[in-house]
Amino acid sequence: PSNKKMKVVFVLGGPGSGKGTQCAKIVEHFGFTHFSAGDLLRAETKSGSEYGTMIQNLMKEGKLVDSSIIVRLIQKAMLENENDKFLIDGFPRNEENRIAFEKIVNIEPEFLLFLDCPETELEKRLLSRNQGREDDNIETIKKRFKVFMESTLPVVSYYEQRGRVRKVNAAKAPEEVFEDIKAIFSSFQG
Ligand code: UP5
Ligand code: MG
Repeated sequence: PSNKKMKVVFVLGGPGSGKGTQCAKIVEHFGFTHFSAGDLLRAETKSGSEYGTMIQNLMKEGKLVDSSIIVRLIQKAMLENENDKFLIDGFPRNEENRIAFEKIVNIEPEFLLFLDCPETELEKRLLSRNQGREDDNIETIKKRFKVFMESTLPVVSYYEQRGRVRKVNAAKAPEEVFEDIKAIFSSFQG
């Protein structure tokens, strides 16, 4: 397919850093289509997919689902959509994810939006979210944060070395965080 003209922005940050919250605002202001990798996986567990139980068990433990599964879900979502601008939230989570996306989807991200937020604030947000997510308990939150530090930060470093990271302080109020994000997307769109 016509992969070459699609534009992709990766959105990364610790668990509870506001990826979903900020992506909703970016969609509204800048016309992107938003895919949350976590949401795609949660939908897959509810669809009766053969991998559903395995995915659910991994997520309950804050562990990462195999690249082949998540990359396929993202690719399918992109191809089924008519838009050519995509925010991919919560992906790539490790170097293996990044390389698999590069190989299979074969699109370089325009940039990586990095939501920077300290662990104490992340914990506070997730423990008061109350949306019934099976991974929003203190034990799993700690595991999710550890995976973020050990596996996801190397992906941020990879793009940082290529001058492709746009970092914002995500510890502020949502509207203030979005002011910084707006400046980044405005200059990207020209
Ligand atoms: N909130 C948001 N912004 C705020 C602000 N500025 N000030 C105060 N409160 C703020 O926000 C979280 C909560 O904080 C909300 O209540 C919000 O109102 C409030 P949200 O926008 O939901 O943050 P987000 O970063 O999206 O948090 P989320 O919990 O979704 O992040 P995770 O990265 O933990 O979850 P995700 O869904 O991406 O992944 C879940 C699991 O899926 C992973 O642990 C893993 O097991 C699996 N997974 C993979 O295996 N592979 C993948 O590629 C992706 C996921
Ligand atoms: Mg989210």
